[in-house]
Amino acid sequence: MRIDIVTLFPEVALAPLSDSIIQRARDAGLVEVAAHQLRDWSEDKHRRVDDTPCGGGQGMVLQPGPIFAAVEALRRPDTRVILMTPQGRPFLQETARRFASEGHLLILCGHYEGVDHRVVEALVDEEVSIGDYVLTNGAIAAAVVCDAVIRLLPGALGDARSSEEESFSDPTRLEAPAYTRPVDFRGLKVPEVLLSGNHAKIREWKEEQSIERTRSNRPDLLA
Ligand code: JEB
Repeated sequence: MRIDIVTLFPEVALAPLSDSIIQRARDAGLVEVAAHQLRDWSEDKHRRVDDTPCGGGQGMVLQPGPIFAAVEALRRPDTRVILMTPQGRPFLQETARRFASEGHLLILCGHYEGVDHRVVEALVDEEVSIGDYVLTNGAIAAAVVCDAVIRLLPGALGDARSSEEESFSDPTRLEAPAYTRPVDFRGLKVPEVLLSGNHAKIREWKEEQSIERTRSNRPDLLA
């Protein structure tokens, strides 16, 4: 697949995608990722891409011209245009799975207080948000989306690990806690059951812990 990111901060979008698993997926040719400077499509000699909101209000709004030009330059017949915005639909694991099956994602990041709504009406297929908190920079959200999508591409994690994850992980339950050696660390013990070798009991304990952790940390998943 191919991913193009259009942003005022291309280096911010790419930095988290340039290490470890994701860089390996890129090196293996599973995905081509490029980040583009929106100002390169500015019509203005000062490379401006924003202006004050029509009707008044806070901050600055990204103008339609540079974004239309960027999308027209980068789009292919199979492109899905995504806008990162706090007003978007929740980006979930199922969204990542859907995006991973696309041929080309074109991710627009916005900046300042927003993007001229004609962009949303005419160009954007999907507005997405990575969660209910406020970031300073949409490029960070774009990197999160790319990471979640790229790790799902066949071969990105090694096939054994990815298929294991697909078939055995329950999205409505948190994982049981994990421990490793030493079994006594400063008097803090690994639970006895995990050292018992009784795999039926271990499975039962993990199930119990999984439910308790979900109740405590993510009651919304049980509801
Ligand atoms: C996405 C963005 C900004 C008000 C204040 C600050 C472009 N979950 C999310 N939180 N914030 C964003 C997001 C997503 N996806 C996000 C794009 C932009 C924040 N800002 C800063 C926007 N509006 C600019």
